[in-house]
Amino acid sequence: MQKKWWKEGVAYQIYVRSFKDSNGDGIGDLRGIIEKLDYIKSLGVDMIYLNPINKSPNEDNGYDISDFEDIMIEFGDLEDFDELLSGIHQRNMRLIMDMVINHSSDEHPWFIEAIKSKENKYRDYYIWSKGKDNKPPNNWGSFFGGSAWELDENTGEYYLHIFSKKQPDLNWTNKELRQDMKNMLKYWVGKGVDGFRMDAINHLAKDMRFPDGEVKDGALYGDFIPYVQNLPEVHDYLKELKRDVFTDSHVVIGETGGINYENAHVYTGVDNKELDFTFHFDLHSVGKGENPWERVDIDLIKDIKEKMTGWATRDEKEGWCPVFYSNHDTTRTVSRLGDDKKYHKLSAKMLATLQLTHKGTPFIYYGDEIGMTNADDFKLEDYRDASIFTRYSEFVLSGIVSHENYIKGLNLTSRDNSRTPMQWNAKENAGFTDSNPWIKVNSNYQEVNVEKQEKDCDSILNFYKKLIALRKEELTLVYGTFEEIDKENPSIYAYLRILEDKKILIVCNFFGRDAQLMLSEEAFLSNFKLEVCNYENGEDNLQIVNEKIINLRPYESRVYISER
Ligand code: TEU
Ligand code: CA
Repeated sequence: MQKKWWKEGVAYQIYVRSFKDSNGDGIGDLRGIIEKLDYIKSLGVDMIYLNPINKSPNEDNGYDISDFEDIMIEFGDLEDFDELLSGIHQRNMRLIMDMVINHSSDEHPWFIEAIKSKENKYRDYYIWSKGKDNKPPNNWGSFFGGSAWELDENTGEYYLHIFSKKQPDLNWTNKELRQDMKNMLKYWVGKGVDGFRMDAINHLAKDMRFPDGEVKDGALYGDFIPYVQNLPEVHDYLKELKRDVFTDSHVVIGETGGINYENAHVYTGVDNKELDFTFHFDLHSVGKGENPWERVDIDLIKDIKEKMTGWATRDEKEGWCPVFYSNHDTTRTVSRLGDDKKYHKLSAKMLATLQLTHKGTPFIYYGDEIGMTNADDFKLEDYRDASIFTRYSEFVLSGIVSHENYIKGLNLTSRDNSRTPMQWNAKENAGFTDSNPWIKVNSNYQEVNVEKQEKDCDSILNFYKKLIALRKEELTLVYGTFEEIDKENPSIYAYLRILEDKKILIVCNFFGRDAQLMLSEEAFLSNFKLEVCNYENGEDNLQIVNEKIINLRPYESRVYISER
């Protein structure tokens, strides 16, 4: 197995807008992160992945870039960036930046030029169509609701935007555009950035014949995804970027919706020279019902074990993978996959055990290390995600969904659940800002916060630190094989990690009920010593029936290491 820093390290994702406000405008910023670098280092993490920090009018919270080589005014300036990067490097950590190159903001100079005239040099940096009979060229919807086409009155043509209309898609068939993008990426490589998360990267190519999409059960628009996702030309662009911009010392991560462990190798295959690994969407909608306002029970085997084991047991030449539950596009981990009420601490610790002993680079989303939960009491006016309001008119104002159900659906599934301010302490606004936060702080911040948990040796925070330290000590958890045990067990996820003569056995009860595990011969407990348990007095009241069977208490997780 090829050894790499980005395989051995543990990553921490920061949604900059919500992490720490240093200048009292209610918005997180780079100087706020600089203030908290010692906290981040104290977790034991090795790399920081920042959501986009480039200049942006913030239609989509930074995923709409108006200057790819400058810093968003609310986050600070290039001097702050340089100070942050050197602070990260001085603490022997690395920086991964989020690059949004599928589209730009409609306030980017290229687009401002492009709409001046059809002959403008930058016109072909974007994707235009005359449409037909004064309508868009086809029935494509967008990820944010509404049509994927917007009419530019001035030139009488439509431009494509698979996200919001303020995020016009860039035309990657244009050689000059690709060259400008490569020069921009080289600018950040030149500043010493260690890695890149490439946003929505598998959308770079579109079917420019613009065929209509299938209209599914009463939808207002046609399914556009088959024509804008994972088209073959994406590989040409990724190979070009890898060849002309990145070196082997960089990690290049793709965000690729619609990709799973069976086909990710088309992007991450070691010989492809495209991406080192990809962020998938496998755990995004676990527990989401037919209707967003209904939760369904987790099917541990189908929803979790088959997928995570699938990613962990791919052949090495198919590429690497991350191990993550949540990010800025999902809901909070303990609310979606654990129990944020009765078993908040135990289930958060069980999920931490799984994430930090599984195969792949762990990405801890800010706040998950203290068990932050969904903001399930938000009202419509508390939400900030642009996509909510386009969809509100499409689904509620048109009478398809009631307002109450739409709000219940947001409480359960909105991305804003994962974008509430970091909860530093029990002071006003959880110590995130001393003015009005851009989005409401979760109402449980006095119980769930860093300051309280740093003082509590049994806290979720200290449990994460213990597991991160264990992962550093035990390279078996990085480069070891992955062998699942008792696959058909409906309640317990158990597996062995093996490297040379070292074996580590991990067992996690995923539910709030007792469960029993049958061990395979390789895992008989007589050969193991208990290393970690998420129950405080894990040691003395172990429910070992015998060396072949273990009873686990609700949400109980244990890590055993072989005696050698
Ligand atoms: O999300 C990408 C995204 O949402 C689509 O790729 C889609 O969900 C997926 O392909 C489904 O199959 C990224 C960012 O993470 C998100 O925050 C931004 O809103 C979006 O791109 C636009 O930049
Ligand atoms: Ca600020």
